[in-house]
Amino acid sequence: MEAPLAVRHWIADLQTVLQPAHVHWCDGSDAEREALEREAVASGVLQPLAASLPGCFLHRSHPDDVARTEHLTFICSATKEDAGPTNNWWAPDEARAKLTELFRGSMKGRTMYVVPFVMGPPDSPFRKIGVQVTDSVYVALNMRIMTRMGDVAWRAWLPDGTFTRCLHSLGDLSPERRYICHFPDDNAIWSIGSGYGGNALLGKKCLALRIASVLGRDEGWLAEHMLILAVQPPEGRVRYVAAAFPSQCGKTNLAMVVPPPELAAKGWKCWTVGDDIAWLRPGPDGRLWAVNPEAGFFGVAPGTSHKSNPSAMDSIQRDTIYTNVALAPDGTPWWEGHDSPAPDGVLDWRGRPWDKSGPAAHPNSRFTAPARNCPTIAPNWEAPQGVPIDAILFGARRPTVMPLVNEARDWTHGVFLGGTLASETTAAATGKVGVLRQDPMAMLPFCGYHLGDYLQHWLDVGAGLTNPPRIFGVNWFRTDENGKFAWPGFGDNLRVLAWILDRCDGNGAGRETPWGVVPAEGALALEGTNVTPATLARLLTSDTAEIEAEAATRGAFLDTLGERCPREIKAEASRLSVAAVAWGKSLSPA
Ligand code: SAT
Ligand code: MN
Repeated sequence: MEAPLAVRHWIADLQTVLQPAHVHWCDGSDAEREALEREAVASGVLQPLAASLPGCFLHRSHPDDVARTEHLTFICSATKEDAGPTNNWWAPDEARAKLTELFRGSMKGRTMYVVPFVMGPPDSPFRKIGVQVTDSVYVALNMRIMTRMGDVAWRAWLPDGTFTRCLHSLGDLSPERRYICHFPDDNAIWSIGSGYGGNALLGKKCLALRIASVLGRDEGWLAEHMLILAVQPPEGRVRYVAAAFPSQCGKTNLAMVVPPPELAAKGWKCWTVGDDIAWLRPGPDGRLWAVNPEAGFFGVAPGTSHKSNPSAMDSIQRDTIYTNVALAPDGTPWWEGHDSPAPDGVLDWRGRPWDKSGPAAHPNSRFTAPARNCPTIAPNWEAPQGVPIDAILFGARRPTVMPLVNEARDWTHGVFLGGTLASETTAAATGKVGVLRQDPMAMLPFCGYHLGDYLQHWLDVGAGLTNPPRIFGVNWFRTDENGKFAWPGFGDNLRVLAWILDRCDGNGAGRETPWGVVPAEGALALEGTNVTPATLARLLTSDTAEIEAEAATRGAFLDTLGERCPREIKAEASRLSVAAVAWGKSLSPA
């Protein structure tokens, strides 16, 4: 099928700048996939894995190109104020001039792949179309897994002809000449110098979050860094939960949660709708409806095992691209936290015999797997209208302070809790790991406009919902006095979800705290775990001085957003510190 004229003109213009040796228009067929894989193997970009893993390949990236580079990521809106204080801003004309210099001739001697793609089910009224130009066959093959790629995009072309122009080149892969630029006013993304997931698969963070957040602001919806999970309580109807966590805080694991034996025996069931991104829209029924714009999982390999995430393990046995994992002599991938211990003779992520001086797999090593491989994929995961959300969760990595679970008083309180979320940094982005930073709605690196306006937009969307989801905070990462995780996590997180869904039904006993309502004693089922009621009580409480300090930090963060931060949200920070003092008094003996 032929591309629309606007695309053909754009590609012709690009050819003169990029000067590729060949142009390949991707059609998305199986024959094409096989040809691209052969080409990638011949050039050493991919290495086939063991025959027991059909259609699976290993890719080793440049060792300096292993994670998102937030300091090299720019929002090139008309004014700096539009990008806000949390984004790097670059004047669009200057960015274009600088990047045009780098793009000029960058594809000499290389093939330019034209990758048309749809974000969202192709028959969804909420779909968005992108066309990515890239000189990386690895990127083209990953886009084929992560999006609906190929001729399907021409068939799903939007009636008004809008599409995101996504321009990508590996350049020379030097971090000195690496830029990931977003032009929200032109619906365009220019990325050069990196082949890494979030920097190079432009449908994902760049389009489905940064550009889409701006489209959502203008069109009345939300583009969020959230998994979508379907949960069916025994004899109950299927409920849907959307949950925001920063990268590497267990989104994929929660999206694929398996009920622990005691809950499975009672009849609890769970299905996966999405593991990373949700597009949320108010429906005609006054509820919030969620679509997963992606078609695959770009999951963190380390820590993934049959114990931690059996569905993910089942999903990655075929048609999967592994990036920067270690390689066993039998041609199977390996990583820290794998089911089996490190095999003898394992090669590390750089392809050298592993000397054990560091991890064998890179801490941000990944698998790219089609969503349809997932044994727990929900039968309606591609429903054009999406699924109606009952509860929104905000979670983070907090060894102290934040309770295992807390229910926001109302939408505004929930927007405050999510909008001032703080979490410890992880290996998903370059920089120091384990540093606490404010990561509003887990969107700090992904919101394409001023965060103050973004919080206001959340309030506006909430105001339009007659039946809004309830909002909760969760924290699976509280530690005990020995620094060990005090909550078992993984499947047992469903116990917390059970209480959350009870609350959504107006049940579930709770008690008031400054963070909102937490489960009352005995309201959270612990049979089958080794968590004692005393441990649970500790997980559900916070020291008043710590809450006051947290309120101050959250308030100070909101101050950095300046005038555009909604007053109602700022008021919540003061309210929290007053509540902490009052609570402290009520707890201390008279
Ligand atoms: O940014 S990526 O999509 O590469 C991974 C992540 O941080 O979620
Ligand atoms: Mn993510």
